[in-house]
Amino acid sequence: MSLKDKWILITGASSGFGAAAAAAFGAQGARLLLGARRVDRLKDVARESKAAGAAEAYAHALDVSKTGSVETFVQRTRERLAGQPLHVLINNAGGAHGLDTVAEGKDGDWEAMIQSNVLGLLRVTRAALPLMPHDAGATIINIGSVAGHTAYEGGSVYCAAKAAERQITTALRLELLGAGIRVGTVDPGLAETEFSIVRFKGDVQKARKVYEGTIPLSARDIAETLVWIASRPAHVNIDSLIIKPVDQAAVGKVHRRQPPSNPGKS
Ligand code: NDP
Ligand code: 8X3
Repeated sequence: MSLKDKWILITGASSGFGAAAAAAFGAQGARLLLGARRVDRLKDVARESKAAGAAEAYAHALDVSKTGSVETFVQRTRERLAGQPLHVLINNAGGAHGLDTVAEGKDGDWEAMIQSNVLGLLRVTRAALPLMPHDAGATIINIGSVAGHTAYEGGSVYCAAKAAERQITTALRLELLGAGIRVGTVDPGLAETEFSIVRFKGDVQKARKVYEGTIPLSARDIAETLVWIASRPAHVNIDSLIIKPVDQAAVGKVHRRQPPSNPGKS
């Protein structure tokens, strides 16, 4: 189904999957409501999305870890919609903070991960649902992770948060049965965005090592998938999708190419 002129709300649209999704939905001629904390970045994304073809693109500050911020953002959204339905909600805001074992874990990291990936998704969904009256093809897509399927050392709370995202998605799918709103989760594996830079608190070298020697997913790969899901015929619900790079057979099972042994020699 066509997404032209449909209203799409994307959380965490200032970088990575969210920014790429704004461009991809924009290219379909959709109208965009973009939220994140870094408003300058968000405004650039809105501008670029319009250049890509978005009918409209609005950037508003959003911190999903704060109920007040979510409510203000959704009130602005309501004003922009002016009675038209919100067609697609993409709960993307989130990420990992730290890679510490439980024994070394920091309260601040744990709280940030639960706040954004779990409570933030709940807050935004609760606030946005009244904006999604019966509208053929209306869709909620939550961004999970392979981490929600398989735990790894240092990932306890992030993995738990994404496992919670899966269960919330399933519960929501059941709760909305008959409401005409599609619900699903997209669960990517290794994708090179700002994810690891955030996880390692700005250590770019350490972040690069995560993807070294592999061809990871790109933000665009995920954005194209989100557009594909939202544009299926209205009776089709994509419940769950796991997307990994070919180089990642499982969490922690990654094929890495060796760098050439004599890089200077032809
Ligand atoms: P990025 O770090 O590039 O993007 C994360 C986005 O989330 C940013 O726009 C950031 O905006 C936003 N965000 C984070 N916390 C908040 C908050 N409290 N309130 C509002 N916005 C917030 O990483 P990705 O694009 O990779 O991550 C997007 C989603 O995909 C996350 O949920 C992540 O867990 C998930 N994911 C990522 C994978 C990967 O390998 N990259 C794989 C599987 C899932 P700002 O800082 O401006 O608020
Ligand atoms: C991000 C993928 O495997 O780094 O969700 O946790 S992973």
